[in-house]
Amino acid sequence: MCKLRPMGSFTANAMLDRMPCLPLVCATTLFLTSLSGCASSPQKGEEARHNANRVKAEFLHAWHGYERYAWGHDALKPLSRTAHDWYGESLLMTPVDALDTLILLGCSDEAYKTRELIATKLSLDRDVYVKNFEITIRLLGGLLSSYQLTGDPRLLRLAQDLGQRLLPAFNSPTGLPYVFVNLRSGKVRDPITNPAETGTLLLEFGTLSKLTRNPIFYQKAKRALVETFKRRSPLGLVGSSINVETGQWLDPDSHISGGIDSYYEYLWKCWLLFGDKDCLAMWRASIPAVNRYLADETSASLWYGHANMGTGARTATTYGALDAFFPALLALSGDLDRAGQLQASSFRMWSLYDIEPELINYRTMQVVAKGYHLRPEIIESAYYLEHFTHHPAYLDMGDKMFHDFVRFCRTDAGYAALDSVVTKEKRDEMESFVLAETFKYFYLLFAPDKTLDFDKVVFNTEAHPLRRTW
Ligand code: DMJ
Repeated sequence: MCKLRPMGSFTANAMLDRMPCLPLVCATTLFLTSLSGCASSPQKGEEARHNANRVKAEFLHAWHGYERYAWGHDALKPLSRTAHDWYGESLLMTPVDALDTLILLGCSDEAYKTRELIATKLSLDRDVYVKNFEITIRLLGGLLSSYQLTGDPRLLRLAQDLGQRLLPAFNSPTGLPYVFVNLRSGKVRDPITNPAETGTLLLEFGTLSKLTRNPIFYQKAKRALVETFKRRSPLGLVGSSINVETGQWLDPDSHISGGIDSYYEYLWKCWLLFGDKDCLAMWRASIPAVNRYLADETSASLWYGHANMGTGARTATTYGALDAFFPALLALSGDLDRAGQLQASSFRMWSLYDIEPELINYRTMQVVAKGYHLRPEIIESAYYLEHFTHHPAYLDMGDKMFHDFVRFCRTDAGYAALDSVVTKEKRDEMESFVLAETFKYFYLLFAPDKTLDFDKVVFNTEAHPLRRTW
């Protein structure tokens, strides 16, 4: 059982009654289990049901803002009520990223309309250089997950087309992928990358291989993961920046934050989804070093900071919104004790300004980067911890975070990031992961456990549930 540390003014409620049914109307599905009169969840009660409905209503508010002001574009700018396309022309980033959330939340009309938009309008034959990592986790992951949820073969065909167009990214001397690849010509550029970008590809490329029975995708992404791992230091740590042509590290700073984070996530999750023993071995060879050199206990709190990959010496005592994914990964891999402690720290960080700063110094508890990008990681971790411990503290944590999220970030057209958690000044940004991840994890945290069979899916790093259907 996880030990929860005191969480300031946060008070946990008593365990609530059995969960009444929450109506869900879902499309054809392979792993939603609550289609006809959902089963009750003994851990979640009336308040959680109420919160799940609130989350769904707010998700739809944001979605309808996108529909009204940015339909067919990559993203909504929620203050100016205009559209934004990442590469000057749309790759339907928000629709593809959000489709499985629409399905999971039972928004069947919106899901149908979105699926038709994607199936009839998404063209990947574009003369644009795209970021291999972002397109893989958002578009490829989204297409594969929605294909598994709907069985619509058009989505798998798009995923296959996209996978083929991304493959040239791996044509470096080391097998580590270039940062950018041109979707039409296959030309590549930008050899300086990081472990998150080289090692967060196998869940999506591997699933594509399994579903199309073409091993090439698995092989390329697995090699990139292994080549990253092979370059770990004798201590077992990886750095922040690497050249894919030489295989040399350019920055020895090691951490679990953005740029490395999901590399660790995929070591464990690729073992879970594919039963790949090499991934398990790489996880086992890595995680002790992370817990030894990056974990930092300060005045009864657990944090994870930065260290030099070669010496293990502490280089920074910063932790932030992106690091907050780690309790979920610790919980998923069985370390509920550390997971609970670290989640309590993340929640302390959130509670400093009643919304989450991008980065703090956990020694001084001063904000280092004051933006809030509507990130999902801390909510993802609350969801995983609630799932594994059934501790009502995580529902209460989610209740407070959702309340703050709505209070400070809601706009007439959707949800807006904050320029500053101190002043709460908004910025004109609503990334596609807000609909793919943030709302999805809020919803799953409160919804009946059987809304989605947690044990049958592995979420990619963009919250797209993938299932071993092969
Ligand atoms: C998402 O695109 C993914 O979760 C990624 O792994 C990290 N950054 C964002 C969300 O914060």
